[in-house]
Amino acid sequence: MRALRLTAWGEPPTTAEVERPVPRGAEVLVRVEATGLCHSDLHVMGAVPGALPYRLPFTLGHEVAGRIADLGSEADGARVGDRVVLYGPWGCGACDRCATGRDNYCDRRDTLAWHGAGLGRDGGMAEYVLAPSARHLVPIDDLPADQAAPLSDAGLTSYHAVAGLRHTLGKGTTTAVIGVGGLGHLAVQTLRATTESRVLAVDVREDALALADRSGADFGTLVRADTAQVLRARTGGTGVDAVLDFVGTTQTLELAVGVLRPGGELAVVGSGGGRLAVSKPGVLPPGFKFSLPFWGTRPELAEVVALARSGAIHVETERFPLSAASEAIDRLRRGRVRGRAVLVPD
Ligand code: FEH
Ligand code: ZN
Ligand code: ZN
Repeated sequence: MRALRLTAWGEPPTTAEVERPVPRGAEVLVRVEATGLCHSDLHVMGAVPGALPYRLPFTLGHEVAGRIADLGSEADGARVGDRVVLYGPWGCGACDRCATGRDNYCDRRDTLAWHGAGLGRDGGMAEYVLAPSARHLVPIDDLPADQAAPLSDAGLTSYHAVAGLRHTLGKGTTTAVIGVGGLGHLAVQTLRATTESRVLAVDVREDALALADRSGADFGTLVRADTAQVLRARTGGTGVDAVLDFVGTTQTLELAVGVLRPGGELAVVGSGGGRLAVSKPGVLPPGFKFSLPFWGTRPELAEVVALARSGAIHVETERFPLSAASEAIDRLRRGRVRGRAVLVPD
């Protein structure tokens, strides 16, 4: 079968012909119908030797949906023919976190040579992918694959970040979403579907603000010198209750802190590498809370799929044939993908 493989650090991935995997024990073989392309794939491709614990070569793709094609002899809870989305974080499988579907916070994460499908283990930018067990699969029934695949990362990561703030997003609150791309637009929809908070969107691109509007944002603004004042004005001067930063640069972190009200909460999802000075006394609002949510849990993925199947969230996607992966990668790198890029085996 054809697969998009990372064979050398810092080099572009290459399409190779590899053996179709055979499921053994608890493993489940899935015929891939769609795989999302993520900024983390770009980080992996650009990693210098030793930066990641992964062993080369492996197939990329950690945002995968498809149909079960075969089962290992001890695979339970899965049926050939079922359509599924892969729960992407693969932990040790034995710690308390993994045992309760929280592989994203596996206690043994630092000892592993992988983080999941396409992240040190063979992923879904191929015709088939092997899941370690049925516990990593969530049924999607008739949800289209290009809608389902992005739920496993863009959807789940956004949902997990919103879930961590939901306690503070009741009636009369306001949330700012910085960065309305593949994750941000789903965060806007998730906020609308699961909280009572008003949503203010911030981006550098007009088309991203249009996407925010289609996703249900109450207001959108381009980044300007006075963005903090513009956002504060939308709250009657109090500031926002929460900020979701999907960019994570020093500029966006400082914008977030500049618009938060006392007791406000900042969740940083974007891997922009920004820095924020935390000191007391200092400039941070009293009661400021900060979090770095990562991916999400398996139970939450089932909740995200349910939201998508109910129509409450819809992923804006740009489809590319797997054979055009290099074009999709280049477009993503240049910030020229609207919503989420999805690769479809051709
Ligand atoms: C995956 C693995 C490592 C870093 C970041 C990611 C994200 O794409 C998961 O949402
Ligand atoms: Zn990702
Ligand atoms: Zn674990």
